Amino acid sequence: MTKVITYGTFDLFHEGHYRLLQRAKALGDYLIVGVTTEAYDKARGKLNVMDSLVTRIENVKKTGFADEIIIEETPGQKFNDIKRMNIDIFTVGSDWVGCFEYLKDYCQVVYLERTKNISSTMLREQSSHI
Ligand code: C2G
Repeated sequence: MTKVITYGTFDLFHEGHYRLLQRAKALGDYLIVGVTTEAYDKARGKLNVMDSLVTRIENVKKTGFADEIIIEETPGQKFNDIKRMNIDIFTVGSDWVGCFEYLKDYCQVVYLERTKNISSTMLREQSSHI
């Protein structure tokens, strides 16, 4: 069984997130999705997340692609999760190319093409103009 893991904030859930999860699931048999906490996002400079953790988890769950959802709350967690859960493939969007090379000693790292013309930042900006 090929185990795949991906992580994200998934704020204002949109088509780019959906397509990322769909392709992540297709890479293997079992998909684990890590959803970030507000505290972790603040610590990494994402200050304006709008949806609560519960809402963001619900939206990931609704896609039906995640076999398991975990919470990401610390910077070193990816590495530990991958070892602990015997992950075969770590995947993330192409906006992160080069950032996760350190995981290659433990699993395959796949960067999926980011969906163009849609982002949480864009949606947050639009909602602030209504
Ligand atoms: N994504 C995408 N296309 C978009 C927007 C996002 O493919 N138009 C992907 C991102 O590349 C990421 C996932 O959707 O793989 C979730 O995106 P975000 O919610 O913005 O999360 P991010 O900050 O990229 O967190 O520890 C967190 C992870 O490292 C990634």
